[in-house]
Amino acid sequence: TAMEQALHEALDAKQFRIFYQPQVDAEGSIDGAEALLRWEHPKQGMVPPANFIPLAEETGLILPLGHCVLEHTCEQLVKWSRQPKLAELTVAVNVSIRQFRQEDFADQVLAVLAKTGANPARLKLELTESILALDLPDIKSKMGRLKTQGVTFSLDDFGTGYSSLAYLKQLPLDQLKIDRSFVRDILDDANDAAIAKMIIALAASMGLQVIAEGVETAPQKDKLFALGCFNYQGYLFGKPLPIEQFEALLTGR
Ligand code: G
Ligand code: G
Ligand code: MN
Ligand code: NA
Repeated sequence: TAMEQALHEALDAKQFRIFYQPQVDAEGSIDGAEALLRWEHPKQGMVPPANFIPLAEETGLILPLGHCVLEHTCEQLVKWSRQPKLAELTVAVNVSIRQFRQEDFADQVLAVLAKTGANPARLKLELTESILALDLPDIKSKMGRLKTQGVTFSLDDFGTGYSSLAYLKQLPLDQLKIDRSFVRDILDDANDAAIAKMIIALAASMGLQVIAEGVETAPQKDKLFALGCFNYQGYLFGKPLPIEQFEALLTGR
């Protein structure tokens, strides 16, 4: 299709950009960022991922694209490691199920880490519950290989999929990410508040960190804090930013 062709050309023409959205701790200090793809279309301007990631997944273009994101973010980690105010940052990278399903996924990630010299402990991979459809021993072996090198894992959009808790507890995760659909109305909708509370309790009982996404207001943050969630991402703390602007937030320049 035309759109498919355009995506291929975009990759060749290096029209994809990585934006960085701050992740903050309970004090509001930025301790990391989520890397988010943007397509800088010559005519249409910034195209959001919702408009091209699904097709990239369907066509397999997500494989070279995802590899590119991994390389860029690891190179970024190395640059940050040399700067006092940036050296401790982690970067969270979204991994689609199609990427993760590749036989050599763990080797690819390890190769990028080795090639760039990035500290694996600064790399967090965001998986979605859809990976639970894969063979459990295979998931565990891929995650396990990366974990022994220090890579960490977050489960994105948590609560929107069909996680079996029996499966979940077998995965070597580090973090659950509360989906923004539960954060949006957390102050007014008792069901959403109950779900957030349940996810936070679940994370605590499994020894996992929990981060809330889509935090837009201080009262939402305060509510999450009261429920025991101490890590946040959302417009209240910062939008996804071009690299220069993200770094300026931290260096004060
Ligand atoms: O930036 P925005 O919130 O519009 O992103 C929408 C979705 O696109 C995110 O939830 C994320 O899952 C997906 N996305 C963004 N960047 C990447 C990426 O580099 N790889 C994959 N697989 N998905 C991404
Ligand atoms: O991986 P995921 O699809 O969850 O990526 C996060 C998405 O959420 C990105 O597309 C980002 O632009 C969006 N986002 C980040 N913070 C906020 C927020 O505070 N409010 C809303 N509505 N969307 C957000
Ligand atoms: Mn994500
Ligand atoms: Na998400």
